[in-house]
Order: sequence, then structure tokens, then C-alpha cells
Amino acid sequence: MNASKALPLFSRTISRRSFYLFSAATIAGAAAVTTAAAFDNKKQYNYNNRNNNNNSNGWGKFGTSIAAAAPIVHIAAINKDRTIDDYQRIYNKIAEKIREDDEYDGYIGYGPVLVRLGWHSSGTYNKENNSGGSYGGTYRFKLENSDPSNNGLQNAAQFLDPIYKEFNWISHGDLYTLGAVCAIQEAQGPKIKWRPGRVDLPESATPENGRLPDAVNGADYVRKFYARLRMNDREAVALTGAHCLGRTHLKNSGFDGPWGAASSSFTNEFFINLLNEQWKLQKNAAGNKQYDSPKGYMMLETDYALIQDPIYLKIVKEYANNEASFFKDFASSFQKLLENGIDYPKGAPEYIFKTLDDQDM
Ligand code: FMI
Repeated sequence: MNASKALPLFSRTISRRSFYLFSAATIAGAAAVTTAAAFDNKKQYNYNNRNNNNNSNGWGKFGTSIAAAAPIVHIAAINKDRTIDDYQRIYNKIAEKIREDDEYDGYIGYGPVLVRLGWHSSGTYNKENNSGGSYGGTYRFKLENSDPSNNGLQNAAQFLDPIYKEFNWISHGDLYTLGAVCAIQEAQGPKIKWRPGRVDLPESATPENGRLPDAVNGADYVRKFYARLRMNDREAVALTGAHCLGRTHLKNSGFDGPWGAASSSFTNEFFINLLNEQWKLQKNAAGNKQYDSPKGYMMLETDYALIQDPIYLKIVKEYANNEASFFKDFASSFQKLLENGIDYPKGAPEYIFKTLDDQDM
């Protein structure tokens, strides 16, 4: 499929401003109507480059027709009938369910896997043509959720299913990202500003497999990957600090063990452990290399790369010594990750949710 022919349709025929006014005035359910209006001709909307991109890592080298084409436009559809209270209700449902289903994964709970879903559904973004990312909620399609990089995330998707059924006016992209924000805040992490407006896109908008990074690489790879997400060195290090949460699972990724002790609290422990543990590179039961410490913690090679590269190392030391600095940078980088490629109309609302504790619940 020739993507350069397919891309410009939307941006040429509907100006950003008129699209916003149209959607804001017309929609009852933002997702459904916006999709139908803007993406009427699914054939023409197909910007997916998987047919002309034969490289195996998928994210590094895009065909010239993609790079040269007009960038895809993803305009937030703001449903003016919905207020922060509507979204706080969904936040509360997710937070309460995290508390209730606390036995998941050896009592780590669902928080970490919800954060990973928010990140993986956003981490397909490619700044070269503005494709992928959280906007279209395309993780819901088999092509994306069966990407081996996404093994294990079905648990998070199933967790969110009943919530989607109860609040079916929310788009999938908004739900996946809201779930991650909720999970971080409920794990005593920083408050993260969040904006609604993602629109469910058709299956043809699903990015090809292989856009998420591999864990077996060094600093150059990490830097190059995050550049594709428009992230600088500080943002890359801050985001990786989310590995304070949860653990790796042999059955999902072929890696084994947690990064630290406090797997369900959001802290700067990842950076402290990275600097202070005695790490040894060894092969795990699946034959994959990982760094292990005597305390039973682990680091992926991409994690360990953050103390091998002098620029990254300086930032790791800062975050290990100053949790507030980590929290501040994490909050802004995570918001950016979740919003990559989305055009927000002027005055689009930005929400900060209360935790259950803030509400005394
Ligand atoms: Fe990470 N991750 N992560 N991660 N992640 C996990 C689990 C995990 C990678 C690899 C990797 C980010 C970046 C990157 C996050 C959050 C974030 C696992 C184990 C692996 C192999 C999965 C499993 O179940 O076995 C990298 C190296 C490649 C994709 C990488 O760049 C970022 C940016 C974030 C969020 C900001 C969390 C919370 C978990 C724990 C999930 C769980 O189920 O416990």
C-alpha cells in the first residue's frame, strides 16, 4: 500500500479547527462519532507501513515514502458533556478494583501491569510520521495485542474490561492511559496530569509489531529508541524508573525477578538499587542474559546501560539522591509519553485526579 497517497486525506479535507468544532458540537459519544466522521473511508485511512517495511526491528528504519508523507493528524475530540467528575468516577473504579483484586501476581496487585499497558499502548509512537501511540486505542486489536512484546498485558486488558463495559462512552486509548495514571498515583507515585480526547481508530491504524524496544541492548539503542518518542536523556532515565514497580516474568518476557523490594510502591528504589547492588550478568532459566544481585533483584541490560553511559549515570545518581526530582521528571515525561502525537485544541481540559486516600475512601 502506498502510504504517501493515503496519508494526506484527513489533514487536507478537514482543518484542525473545524474538526474540533465539529466533534465538540456533534458528539454524544466522542469515540464512535469522531471515528465515523473522520475515518469514513477506512481504505484511504490505512497509514500502516507494515507492507512496505521489511526490517525486523520495525522502528528504526521507515520507508522513505512514510517519512516523506504528510504527518498523520490526531486531534483530541473533547466531549464537552463530560467533566472531571465523570473521569474521576472511572479513576475511582479502577483504584477500588486494584485494592480489591490484591492477590494478583503474588500480591503485587494489578498496578504494575496497568502501567505497562499504558506505556506499551503509547510506546508504538513514531515521530517520523506521527503514527502509533495511544490515540487510536489500537492495542484492542489482535495484531497489536499479540505482539510478543505485549505478552502478559492481556491481564491488564481483562482487568479493565468490566470498567469499559460500565463506562462505554470512554475511548480505549483514554481508558488504557487513565488506568496507568491511576495505578501510579495509587502506588504513592506522583500526580500525573491527564487529558481526555483519544478516539478509537479502525484496525487499519494499528502499527506493525516490533515498534517496542528490546531489553537486550545498550545505551546507544536506548537513546535512539527514546528519540523516536521525542524523549531526551532525562526523560528516558526518568521513564525507566517505573521499573520500581512489578517484576519480570519468565512466561511473558523470558526474564525473571523483580527490580527491588517494593514492587507495588512507586519510589526511586530502582535507581538506588542500580547504584548499590552487586550486579552480575548471568543467564536465567530461559537462557536470556540479565543482571542479578545477591538479594534476588534483577536488571535488564537496557536498565544496566543507564549506569554504563556517563550522561545517563549522572541522572541516575541525581534521582537516587533526590526522589522529588525523579517524581517531577517522571510526571512530565509520562504525560508526554501518553500524549505523544495528539493535537489538543486550545483550552482542552487537563485533569489531576484525587487518589482514593485524598478522598478518604
Ligand atoms: Fe518495562 N518491562 N521496559 N517499562 N515495565 C517489563 C515490565 C514492566 C522494558 C522491558 C520490560 C518501560 C520501559 C521498558 C514497566 C514500565 C515501563 C518487563 C517484564 C520487561 C522485559 C515483563 C514481564 O511481565 O515479564 C524495555 C527494556 C523494553 C520494552 C523498556 O524500554 C517504561 C518506559 C515503563 C513505564 C514508564 C512496568 C510497570 C513493568 C512491570 C509489569 C508487571 O507486570 O509487573
